[in-house]
Amino acid sequence: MLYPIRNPFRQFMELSGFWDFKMDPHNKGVEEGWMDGLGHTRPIAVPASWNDQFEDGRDFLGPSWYQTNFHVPEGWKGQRVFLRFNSVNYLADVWLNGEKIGSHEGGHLPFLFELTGRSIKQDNRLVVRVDGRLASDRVPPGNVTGSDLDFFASHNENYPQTQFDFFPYCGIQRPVLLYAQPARSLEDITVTTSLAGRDGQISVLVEPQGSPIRITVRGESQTFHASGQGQAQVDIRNVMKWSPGSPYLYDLQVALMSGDQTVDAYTMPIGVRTIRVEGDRLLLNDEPVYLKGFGRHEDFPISGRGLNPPVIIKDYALMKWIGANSFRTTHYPYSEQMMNLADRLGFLVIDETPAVGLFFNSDGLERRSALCRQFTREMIQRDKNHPSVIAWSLANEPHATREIAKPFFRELYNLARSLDATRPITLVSAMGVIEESFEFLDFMCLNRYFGWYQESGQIERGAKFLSAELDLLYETFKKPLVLTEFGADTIPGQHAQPPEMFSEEYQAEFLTEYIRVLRSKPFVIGEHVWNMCDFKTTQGITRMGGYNYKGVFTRDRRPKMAAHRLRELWTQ
Ligand code: GCB
Repeated sequence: MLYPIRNPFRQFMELSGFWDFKMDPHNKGVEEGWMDGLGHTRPIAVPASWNDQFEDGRDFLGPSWYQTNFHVPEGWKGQRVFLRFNSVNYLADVWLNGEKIGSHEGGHLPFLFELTGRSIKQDNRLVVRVDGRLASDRVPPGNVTGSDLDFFASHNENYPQTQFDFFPYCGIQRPVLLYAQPARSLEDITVTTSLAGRDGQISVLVEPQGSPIRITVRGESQTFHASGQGQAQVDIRNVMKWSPGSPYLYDLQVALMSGDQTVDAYTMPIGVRTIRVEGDRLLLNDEPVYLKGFGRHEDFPISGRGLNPPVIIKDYALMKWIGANSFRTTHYPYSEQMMNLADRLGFLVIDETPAVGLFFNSDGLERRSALCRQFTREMIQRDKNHPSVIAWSLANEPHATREIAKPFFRELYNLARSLDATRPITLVSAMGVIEESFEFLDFMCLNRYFGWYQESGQIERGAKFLSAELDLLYETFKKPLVLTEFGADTIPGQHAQPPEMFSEEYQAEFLTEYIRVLRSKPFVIGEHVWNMCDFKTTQGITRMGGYNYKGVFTRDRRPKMAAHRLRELWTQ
């Protein structure tokens, strides 16, 4: 799915701004025909989560209705016209001029509808119903009751009742785009790159398959051309490799041809790099790389999980400042804007699906499984051309204690592998679970909190447990490992000497001790601190004020003591 661009063949407009909004607490909208026009609305900002925009919106998860109007420019006549939603959480039903044009399930991944051939008028009314309610057969799941409840004994006291630890923000959270492309056009492009010594190769595959194409690759001082039927390659001598230290991007243009005429063209920046696991190492461009960075959230006051470009820029600036080279898209794919900047600024990304809090018993299992397959497909389809993406994560902390979990992840692994043969695939295991899927995954990821949730208040003892478990896992699976989460809640301004839980000193010492252990194990290939910033979560007795305070920066991006400590450790 190509992101809309503007060039002589393609156009788009973004429908961001203030839309009309109406909550539907009694779920009467469909019956009462709200798709034909919403009455008694209030204004809402799009994109953004609705929860923090209104006094009565915070814990209301839907359904809610959105409405806006748009004109299709005259100049778009004869072109194919699409409507693209970059992310709606969770369920979207869409009507155009009263006609249902489709639905999509799942937040954080884009979907589109072709409008060509539909009754598009001068002035078009777009109505979207958004349902963000939590259910055990959704991914991620929530409101788990009945036979499944015992499974989550420690988790079911939070409100709203998620099976995951972040606020279930809902709404139209990323831009909605109206766009046009030629009647005969490029529908998809897949770029793969390889290296042979100092030289590189860029291969391009397009859809529709077999279409005649010409490709042009522009670097700073050289331009390369090639053509073919549905695919083409260029070889580059002395290639500029993409890496965090030098995130060099070539400019790729793909032209769709009809005889000598170009009938469509698409341009994208591409990085030439390879990534693979070999023995105990992660190799970027055939050289070992060590991941330093964070788990993070798309989270900010008022805009909630909505696209917030200044926060993206700020977060990258802070990650550079602190010496990070990497992050994981915890616990859902991030915005396309975030991913584009990872390419440009040189960050290594473990790209994760929204499969967090998965469980394998009882009701809804089939639906959850189908959704995991859908999200894996959609994520790889969306992000496959980013040099920054170095691995796919199939899930975070599945409760994988049941026998069916392993074959389930095997199938998901095979699916991901069939969609992308070039990147390692992993999943992130929870504390207390022996993740049997590590047997076939390319490297291991785990989240550990010894010295926090267990061995509370005892950093050294926690570090010993960590060390022993890392050794055991390595002995068992003989694969390299990233510690994808470790951290301690920390109230900014709270101090204690000797360090005590919740103090800035405790967090700084905790992270330092963990990093010491990690650096002593040759099979550890990365350390991701939980979390980059404090973030909003649900209410419950372990989450003061509805926040997770494990950030090394506050929610408004001010450093705690640990941020300075990490900077020392990561920039040495
Ligand atoms: C975890 C989860 C993460 C939580 C974190 C915590 O293991 O993956 O979503 O926020 O622990 O702080 O408890």
